[in-house]
Amino acid sequence: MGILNVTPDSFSDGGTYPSTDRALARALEMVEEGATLIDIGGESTRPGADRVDAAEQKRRILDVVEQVSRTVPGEVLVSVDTTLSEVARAALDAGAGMVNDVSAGRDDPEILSLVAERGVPCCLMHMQGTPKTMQDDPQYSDVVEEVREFLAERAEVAQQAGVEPGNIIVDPGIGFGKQTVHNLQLIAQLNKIVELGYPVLLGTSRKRFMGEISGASDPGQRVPATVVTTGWGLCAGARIFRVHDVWQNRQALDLTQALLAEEGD
Ligand code: HH2
Repeated sequence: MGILNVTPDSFSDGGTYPSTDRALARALEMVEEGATLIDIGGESTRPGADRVDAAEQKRRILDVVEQVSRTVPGEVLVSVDTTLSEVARAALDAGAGMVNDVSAGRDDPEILSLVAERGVPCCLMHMQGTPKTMQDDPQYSDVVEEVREFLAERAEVAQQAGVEPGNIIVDPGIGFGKQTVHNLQLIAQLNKIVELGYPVLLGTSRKRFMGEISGASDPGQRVPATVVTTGWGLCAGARIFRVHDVWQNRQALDLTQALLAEEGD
């Protein structure tokens, strides 16, 4: 899953695509590099970020969603990264085929009935708190167990709203209300999230905890750390990797897959 943030302020690629043409070119480049999903978002969820209302999110993304959906090959799915049903509905109408909701339906419960009605896949992500304050000393007694329980419960709520179990994707929400140790435990024990039985999406790309471990303060220098988590995640059973650097992560996946095929008993 290639990331396309059409925001002025995303932590790594904010302001990179000021025009629909530039955003479309990047989407096509990511497809060329091996992405089969393009995740388009108009609201940054970096720590401390302010909310962006539905009208502004739509203004930022709809042209891009429409152009990208119309231009990419049929097997590529456009996903809309939003927590608001109004934005998700407009994006699905413009050609998107998946919803990525970092609030897992808590921000705007109608998004779940929308996903049910349209029969599209939906990613439900764990977050403690809200982006504005989530990194103010987040605490857990057992982060893996708490995230696992949360995702099981939200998947249940989604099904009650009519979402087919086969359309549910879960995501531990790396960096969302978590200290470095929590992110590490979630990645290291990702198999416990995989055990829930839903496809798992892993979003580690260039995130801050990698800077804390490696000393790489510039997000663009965290690509080697990102590909390690991608290989590790595939071994643990994760199926979707949300990344800025597509060919590098594709290569990591191809190699890890080749190794897994030769693993033996
Ligand atoms: N991370 C970000 C945004 N959306 N969605 C899912 N499902 N999982 C994630 O880990 C995830 C996500 C944050 O990264 P990014 O989009 O690069 O930055 P920003 O929120 O600043 O736009």
